[in-house]
Amino acid sequence: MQDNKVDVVTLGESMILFQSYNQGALQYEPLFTKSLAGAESNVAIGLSRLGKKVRWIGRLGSDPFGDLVLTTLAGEGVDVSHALRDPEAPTAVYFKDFKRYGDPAVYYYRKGSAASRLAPDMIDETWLQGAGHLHVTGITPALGEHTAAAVRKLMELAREKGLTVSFDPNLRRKLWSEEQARETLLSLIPLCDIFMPGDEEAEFLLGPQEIEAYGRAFLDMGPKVVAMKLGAEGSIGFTQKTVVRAEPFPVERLIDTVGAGDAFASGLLSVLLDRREELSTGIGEESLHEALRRANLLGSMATQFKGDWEGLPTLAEVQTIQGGQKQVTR
Ligand code: KDG
Repeated sequence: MQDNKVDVVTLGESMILFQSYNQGALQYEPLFTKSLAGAESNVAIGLSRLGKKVRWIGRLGSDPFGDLVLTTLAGEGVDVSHALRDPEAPTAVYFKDFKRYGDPAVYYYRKGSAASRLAPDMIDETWLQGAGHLHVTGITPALGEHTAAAVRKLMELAREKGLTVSFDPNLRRKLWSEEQARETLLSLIPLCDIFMPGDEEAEFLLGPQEIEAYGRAFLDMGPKVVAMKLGAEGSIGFTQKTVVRAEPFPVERLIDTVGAGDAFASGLLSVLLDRREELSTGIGEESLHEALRRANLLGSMATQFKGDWEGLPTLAEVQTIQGGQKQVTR
């Protein structure tokens, strides 16, 4: 095996996340904890913990927060050697405001960030060197016209080079208009092999339809696998040959839903990338079910911890949980 072989490359904006320590109202909370966030780096960490070699690409400010992004990712075993630094723009930050009900609200401070200045002429072929798969989300294209063009260019380059590509629309309404979001996200779907929308994102993209109609419509756009998150109902997967439903895993203590979709993506990809040959011939029902079950498990685990990715399991933990064994803890 070559040294520079990586299973997955991902590109996106990573930020420093401040969350209120007591989960109180944001404006009066005196204490904050600081951590890393960013959909693509959440997936990178999830996959790395599951034993995959992952390379994260992004632009960071030449500031201490940029350093923290790199040291956290490197500490999680993610290759950050291709990350870019911008001496003229900052690393972005964002705040989570926990609610007594529903999802936390998020407040971004990311306009003009180093990552938002990503442009197509910065895309470098060496980012994909030794890699089998590219994972991107709809967040980077939402940062601006140049970032959208850069993501498109990288997806096209990956396909040209024979990598498989996954795409999570990760709709973030605070970042762009509905029209722009719908048009751009729909235009990127044909460039991926694995598409992972949530049911609400599917409705946003295609209008109200039956769940199975969404699956067929997305498959007709080009992806070989559509894996749809159904929240508390688990998930459903579609290929040209099969439709598979997977039961959810119970959530015993719901703490923080942000990052659950990224956890789902990590779980799904970790199984599908172990079955690469099936990706070209057609993922079988059993493999798809296993991928969805692991995705559901990771999604449920992510919601039971504060933070986007801190609760994600290692491969050994997944095997223990799915094998129904008791963990030896002391
Ligand atoms: O999916 C989790 C992300 O939403 C979070 O980490 C922050 O990347 C982020 C974003 O843009 O919302």
